[in-house]
Amino acid sequence: MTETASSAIRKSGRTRRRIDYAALNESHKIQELNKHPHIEQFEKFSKEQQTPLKELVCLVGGVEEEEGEARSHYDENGEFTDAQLQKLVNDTKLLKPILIRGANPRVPATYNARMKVTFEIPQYGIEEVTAKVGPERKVPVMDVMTQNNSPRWDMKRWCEYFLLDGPARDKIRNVISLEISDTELGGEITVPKVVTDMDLVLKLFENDPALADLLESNGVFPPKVRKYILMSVAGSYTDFHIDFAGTSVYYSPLSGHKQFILIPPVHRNLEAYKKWCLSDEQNNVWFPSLLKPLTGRDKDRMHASGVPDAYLNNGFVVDILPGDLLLLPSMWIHAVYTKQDSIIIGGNFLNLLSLESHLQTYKIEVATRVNDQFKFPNFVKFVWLIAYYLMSSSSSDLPPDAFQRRCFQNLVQFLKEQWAYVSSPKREQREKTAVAKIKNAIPNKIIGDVAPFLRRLDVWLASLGETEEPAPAVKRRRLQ
Ligand SMILES: O=C(O)CCC(=O)C(=O)O
Repeated sequence: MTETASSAIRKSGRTRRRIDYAALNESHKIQELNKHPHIEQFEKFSKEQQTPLKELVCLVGGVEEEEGEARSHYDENGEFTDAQLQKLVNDTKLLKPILIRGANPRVPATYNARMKVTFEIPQYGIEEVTAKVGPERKVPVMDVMTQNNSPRWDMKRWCEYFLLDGPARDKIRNVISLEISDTELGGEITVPKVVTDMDLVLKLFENDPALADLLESNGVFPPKVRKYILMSVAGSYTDFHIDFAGTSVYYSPLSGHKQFILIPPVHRNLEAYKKWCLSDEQNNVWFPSLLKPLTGRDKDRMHASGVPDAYLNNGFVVDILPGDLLLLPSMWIHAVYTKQDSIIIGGNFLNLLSLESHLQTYKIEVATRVNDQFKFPNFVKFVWLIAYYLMSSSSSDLPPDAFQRRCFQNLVQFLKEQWAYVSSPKREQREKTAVAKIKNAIPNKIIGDVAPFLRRLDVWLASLGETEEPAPAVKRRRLQ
């Protein structure tokens, strides 16, 4: 079947319970009714934060930086370049959020001339955005109270709504799922080079023209997830979620003020997250209330078992302002509050450093029954193709390090599990649609028959040598 280059909706798609309006105090004004009930807890969470931001994220630029050691991020000319950013990504293995203040040269009021990363988004207001996206363009508009998307909006209607003064808006509404790669505006956006360099799906299409032809002639195209425009009015709130397939994210406001709560993806937080997603009360429960505080002893124990230091916190708030560039690592659980009307460009990408987390998130999505329309388009097919690409492009000149070998082992293990699911003798007992889906995801025309392909992958893995640590895939990266 031919695939379309579809884009994905970014937020979890479970039908949520409506807020119990009757239970709210009757004397509340309309505007209070319009305030998402979690915003109060969000603000409380923010006030209670004690750890300075620069200890929680890699912070480059901005006033917070001056006293810190962040100066070491700059090169000998005092500039922060693509090479500097790539080094930060490699050093942190993209496990820790990276926040670069004043990174977008097209936001002059905050631009820091030392920021020389290849990245650029014109600072348009809502009317220019409308003209460049197209007034007729359909827009998925989220009703913040229910967190559900409503159809029937086009960009022109959305623009009129966005331009209203706060009190004149009937409800608080948010747009977070409009992908614009194919629009005039999309053409004017330069995604940060580091992101483009890391994007695994782009590598399939851009590093090897023969492979790109093969993919396209088989109806496989890159999914449209690289350039979203988000347009949020003040008071918007997006409840806790993990981005589809644990994709890493770049996020850069052109205007407004956003606050994120970021919760690290350690095992116990992810377990709480799964339970919360499956609960009927999800909409009424403030997710952080389900998390056990992380004590000093917990931290020592987790540190000793190899949990990354970047994950050893209780979650924190970060303010994101015009011109900032946030790189949000894979699988971090986050909620977002809009303090002022905001326009943002952001995008999602799969990458080798986070491959293990992508696979883990996919399993969480299956366990929490996320609807296909909210998943990374054709994720499993891309995992097969990524394995094919990595094996074909791997070179003995540059043997992978232990981290990469572990990541390849996990990848192969995931594919074996997929294949075992559809080919085991117990197949009849499996859900038919699930089996059909997994089978359809196998790109046989490209990889050939599965069994010999998996054998080739095993031979390839063996040729890469042993990992240095015993049973490392589980031990070193175990999340607690
Ligand atoms: O800005 C927002 O309201 C939500 C952004 C976000 O977390 C997402 O799109 O994944």
